[in-house]
Amino acid sequence: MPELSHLNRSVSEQEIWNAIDRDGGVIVDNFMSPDLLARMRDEVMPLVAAHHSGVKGGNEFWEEFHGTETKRITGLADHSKGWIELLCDPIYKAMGDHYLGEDNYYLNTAQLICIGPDETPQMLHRDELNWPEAPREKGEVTVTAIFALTDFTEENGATVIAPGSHKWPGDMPEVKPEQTCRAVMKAGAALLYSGKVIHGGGPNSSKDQWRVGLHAGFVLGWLRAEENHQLTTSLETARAMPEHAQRMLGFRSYVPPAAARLGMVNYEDAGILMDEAAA
Ligand SMILES: O=C(O)CCC(=O)C(=O)O
Repeated sequence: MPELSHLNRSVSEQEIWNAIDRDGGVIVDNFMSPDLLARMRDEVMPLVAAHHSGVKGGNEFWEEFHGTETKRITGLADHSKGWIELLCDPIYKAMGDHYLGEDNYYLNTAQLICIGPDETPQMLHRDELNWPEAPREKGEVTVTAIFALTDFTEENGATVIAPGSHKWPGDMPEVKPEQTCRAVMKAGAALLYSGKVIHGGGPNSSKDQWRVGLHAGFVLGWLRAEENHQLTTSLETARAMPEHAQRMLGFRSYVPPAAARLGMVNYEDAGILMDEAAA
């Protein structure tokens, strides 16, 4: 049975990248401090309790991808200071810088994925296929972290992942069950993974446990993100954030390596809206 490595966050960044490059993903134990985990849980668990399972809208593919017994909650920046702190975590930022290029990316989505009792396995997928036209053969288009806000177990829906599948040819090769494992991890750990690795939410066979993960990834800055952060984050909240978090949420313009700015305001860097407030 293939496995993912567990590393502690005290290891060097290079050891983390080596594991991701080898297996397509790695679990970093104790990624979040107990204090940050407790604060984030206090901030987001009331949102989880109040939210509905499943997606509205009647699109069959989307209903299945989302999961009928799964709650998904976005727009966290206005609700969780802990999340903004985590967004600025140096190792998390280093993962974006390493795989996508320094300041060459922004936040794709920061989504609580809460898998409830009786949920069936999610369809396996590669995150990068959200952007099928992107130059995937040149490297990473997206990299993601799933932060465990509760323990992830085989019973309650730990992510299913196929180690090594980031190197398999074809858009979506067939995956045999024996080629997969589960990202079992303690609350506070993080699964860090390549946009090329095949994975999906796991089935929840428990009677009463909710598996709560924060699925938060980065995408190249010139691609459209899954989540529309600027519609759910108030200017007031954005202005109070560190500059890196503002950039990640699109409140600062993206400056491509060899071209003009994208995401401007009055043909200026969107950061004028942040900096004017500070002046
Ligand atoms: O929740 C999980 O474990 C994975 C979910 C996922 O990969 C997705 O919805 O894109």
